[in-house]
Amino acid sequence: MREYKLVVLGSGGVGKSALTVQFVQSVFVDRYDPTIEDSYRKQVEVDGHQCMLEILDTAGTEQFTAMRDLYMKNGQGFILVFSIILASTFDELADLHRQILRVKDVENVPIVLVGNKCDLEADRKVERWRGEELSKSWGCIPFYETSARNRINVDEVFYDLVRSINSQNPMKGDKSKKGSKKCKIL
Ligand SMILES: Nc1nc2c(ncn2[C@@H]2O[C@H](COP(=O)(O)OP(=O)(O)OP(=O)(O)O)[C@@H](O)[C@H]2O)c(=O)[nH]1
Ligand SMILES: [Mg+2]
Repeated sequence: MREYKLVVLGSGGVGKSALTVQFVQSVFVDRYDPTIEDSYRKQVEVDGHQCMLEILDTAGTEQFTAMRDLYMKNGQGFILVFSIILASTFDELADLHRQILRVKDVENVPIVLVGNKCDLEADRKVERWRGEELSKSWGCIPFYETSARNRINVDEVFYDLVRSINSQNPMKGDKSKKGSKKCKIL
């Protein structure tokens, strides 16, 4: 079975752990317990193929970020998460994106952009079009607004990242073209 090393990145408190735990265990973690580093394994079927996902849930808070270069080197796909209710978390993703490209040193890295906490529409500070623009400026990578609380678009984020990894490194007998990329608005 093919293995996929996925890394979840973004500022502290945006919901990286809540999204990961919702995906892996189908529960919503309400309390805020800052992560140092956690990893999860989950077997899923994506487009008819069994996949073993190894998901690294990282620390958003500054004091734990020394490990970043290492897990960026090892990661095959990245989920970049901001919170739609806190604009600074959106602005902070540009640096992370630059760092990923620098560490991986390749043109195309599988990345999915995520605006989490979309259930808190009344507190929204980042308009949807800003996420769409950013995903376009990063080469039309997938962009989703999610809610870990209400389980909105949670599976889609992880499945789309697997698809992006597959399209850059096709499996034998897979007809999908390497590197083909469409701009799709989700
Ligand atoms: N309303 C709402 N709250 C959320 C959502 N996702 C996460 N939260 C809450 O936001 C807080 C922070 O969530 P975490 O998942 O711990 O955030 P994190 O990004 O892992 O934070 P660090 O581990 O410090 O980097 C918690 O209280 C969560 O319950 C969501 O989609 N909607
Ligand atoms: Mg966390």
